[in-house]
Amino acid sequence: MSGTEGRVEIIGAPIEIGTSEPGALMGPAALRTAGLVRTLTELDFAVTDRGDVAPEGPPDLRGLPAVRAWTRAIAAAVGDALDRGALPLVAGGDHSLSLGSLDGVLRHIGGARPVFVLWLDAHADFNTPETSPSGNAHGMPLAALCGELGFEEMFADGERPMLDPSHIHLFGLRSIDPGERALVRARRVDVTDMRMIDEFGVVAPLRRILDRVAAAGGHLHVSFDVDFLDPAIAPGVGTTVPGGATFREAHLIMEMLHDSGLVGSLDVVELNPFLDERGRSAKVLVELVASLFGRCIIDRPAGAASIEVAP
Ligand code: Z70
Ligand code: MN
Ligand code: MN
Repeated sequence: MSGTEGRVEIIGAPIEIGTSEPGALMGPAALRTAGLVRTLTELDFAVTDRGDVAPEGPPDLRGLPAVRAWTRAIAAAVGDALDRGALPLVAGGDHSLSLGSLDGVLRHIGGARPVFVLWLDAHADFNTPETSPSGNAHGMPLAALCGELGFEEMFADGERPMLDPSHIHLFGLRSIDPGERALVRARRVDVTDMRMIDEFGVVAPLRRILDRVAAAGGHLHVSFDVDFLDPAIAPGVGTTVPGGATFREAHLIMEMLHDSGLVGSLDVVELNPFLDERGRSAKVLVELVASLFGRCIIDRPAGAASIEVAP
């Protein structure tokens, strides 16, 4: 992990106003039940569970004003964790929570280091209120963070560094809306879609991204949407899309991220325990988080990148 001295803060974000499918607000509880804190503790991290974030304002707040209240509260919690030198792990909650986590990261890192985003997701989440066919905020966080029109009221007051769209790496993409597709191209967002993963596997495309972040001395924010995974291994999500990442691809990605030492903040989003099967998806997510935080099958000799064949 990146400069966090083995400290992790878990921030629950039980938000579901960004989606039309109820149930994501139970996500943080399910991740805790599946052993998120215990698993990280067993990997020798000093883990603090900060509990669930609560937005300010009336409980019946809806729409963009409600998303804004959540964004402020999550950004503050993430900023506090980074201030304390810990890695913030935001457990969701629908994907609109990344407005808050990345806003917090961008404010904290400021102009000091470039912020890169690895968006593991079936979707691009780059809609604006104008391009979105559904109007759901969980399909819009990246466009909002990049300063696209329609989100002027979203963020806390004051100057905030915008997210650079060319620093976004969409990975696992297999569903995109027409207006969103045009915007992703126009803004030069980097895409590794499912076809590329089928052709080249996950290693070469991810290596390319990690090399870029390392060369720039960047902060890497990883945003993990459950629907990145194939629904066969993770059915507990509102928007399943067939043809997702396999169990083994996902673990390998997590292991490479760990070995890179570049990850400075993490979201785990869109888990919907109401749609899950006996906690399967929550358990898979906790196992994947374990791989990201260094769990491995057996230690490898330092620098071992290839198999040595005895003569
Ligand atoms: C669609 C929309 C979406 C996540 C579904 C779906 C967006 N593009 N995002 N699940 N995480 O409604 O904008
Ligand atoms: Mn998403
Ligand atoms: Mn998605």
